[in-house]
Amino acid sequence: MIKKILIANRGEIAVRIIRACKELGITSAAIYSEADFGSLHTILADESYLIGPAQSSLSYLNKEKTIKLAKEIDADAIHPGYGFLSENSEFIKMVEESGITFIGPSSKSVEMMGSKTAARKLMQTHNVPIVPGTTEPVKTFSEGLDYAKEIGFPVLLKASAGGGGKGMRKVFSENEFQSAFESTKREALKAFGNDEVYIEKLIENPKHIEVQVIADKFGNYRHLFERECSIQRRHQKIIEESPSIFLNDKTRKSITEAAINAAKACDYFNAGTIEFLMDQNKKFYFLEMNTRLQVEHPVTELVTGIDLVREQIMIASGEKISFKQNEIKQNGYAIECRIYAEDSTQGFLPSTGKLKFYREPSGPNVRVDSGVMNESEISIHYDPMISKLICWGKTREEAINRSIRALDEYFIGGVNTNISFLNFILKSNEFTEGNHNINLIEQKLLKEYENNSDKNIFTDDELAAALLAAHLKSSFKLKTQTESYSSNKWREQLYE
Ligand code: MV4
Repeated sequence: MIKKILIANRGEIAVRIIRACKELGITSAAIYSEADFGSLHTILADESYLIGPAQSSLSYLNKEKTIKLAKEIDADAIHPGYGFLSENSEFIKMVEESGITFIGPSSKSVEMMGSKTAARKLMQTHNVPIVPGTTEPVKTFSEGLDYAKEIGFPVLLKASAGGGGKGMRKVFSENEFQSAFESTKREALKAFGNDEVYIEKLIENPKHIEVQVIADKFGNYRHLFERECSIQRRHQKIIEESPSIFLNDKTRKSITEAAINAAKACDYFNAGTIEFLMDQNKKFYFLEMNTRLQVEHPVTELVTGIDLVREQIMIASGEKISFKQNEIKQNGYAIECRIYAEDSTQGFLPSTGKLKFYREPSGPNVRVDSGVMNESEISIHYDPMISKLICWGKTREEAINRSIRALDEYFIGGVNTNISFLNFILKSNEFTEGNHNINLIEQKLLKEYENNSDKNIFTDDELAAALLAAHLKSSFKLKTQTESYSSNKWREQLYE
């Protein structure tokens, strides 16, 4: 059994992993950069070690230092969280060779899914539907053009080494093809050091649906159903939920079967996610596999009752999965809102600073996963995500209303946040009806939000924080001390 885990990450996911360690009686060892001295994950962990300067490349991305530290402190496993080194097959190989247990898949599985063309080829031979297109990189533009004409425009050019939206270009007609092909190649070379490009048919206005899988080291595979992740902007997910109300029993059965096939195809073990696009006719296509724990894993946890991080640790320790597929049911609905430090009224510019009057929402069926506390610094060095608010409800409507309630309770001062934008999305007809696709924000809601002049009155976080401060410190006088008041009255008086 694993006795000590080095957590090669920071922020909310480091805190999440520390919690799982504590509940399993495992010693947790955090690492921190100079910028993260005193941060929440270093306080909650049993042990904390300085790994390097603020810059990620010198701290949380330093493979050698991370492994050296793990050996020095006698950690028997490393949990990489998400981002940073989590999908770096070279790092995973180094961990494997060091004799330390990697809490995640093998370096081989990660490598197999790293090349998008190789992954497509593998899926094709393992009963996983892929988007029509090439399974080999396209060598010349004329070869590509012939192929594009064959499958029909519009097509999407994608970098073989890409993923997560980087290195893609839409092509709508024959005459744009050559220049699009050449610039995609150039960009791919610059971004990934590899200029291989392939072609797919462009799926227009699809939904983004992914399936959570787990597998142990004995060839047992389970799926934990789907997550609907179509609410996104510039490849940054904003709201995720489970179940997807777009799926019926038949589609759910076939998409989860496809996901298990995908995991089997690369001899996967530990937790992983298979991403699909789904068109309006409920036809689905494999996009890519995320060979790590994902940001949005809590929605699956709330719906299935399974602790994914705990399962990851048990599987890495060499345990068999303890439940059968038919013992896992989807119970109710869960919605995750990602709280970002950004100014949604100023083109979503990142917002940095010290958190003031910070207070997280709570109450029945509300979960907040965060790595911050009051006075925490939101810096330019790392991801601007402050926290994740995950709400559960018996019905989808209940989960939505609870999310809105909890967002209203969230007090964040010191930085701008996207809380009012999240509220706006949750209240939109499109989201409520649930038939939205990946283009909803950019094609419709952003404009509506910008034209909505009321947006600052009730949701300005600075104001909310000032209200809380006033309330707490009683430094804010009501006109008459005996007057009963509503929260609106607080706001009105603050404006005077
Ligand atoms: C696509 C697509 C439409 N057609 N492929 C974006 C990230 C990468 N994982 C693949 N992506 C897409 N691939 C075809 N053939 C549309 C997207 C896409 C997208 C996919 C999932 C979630 C959000 C997205 C936002 C823009 C584009």
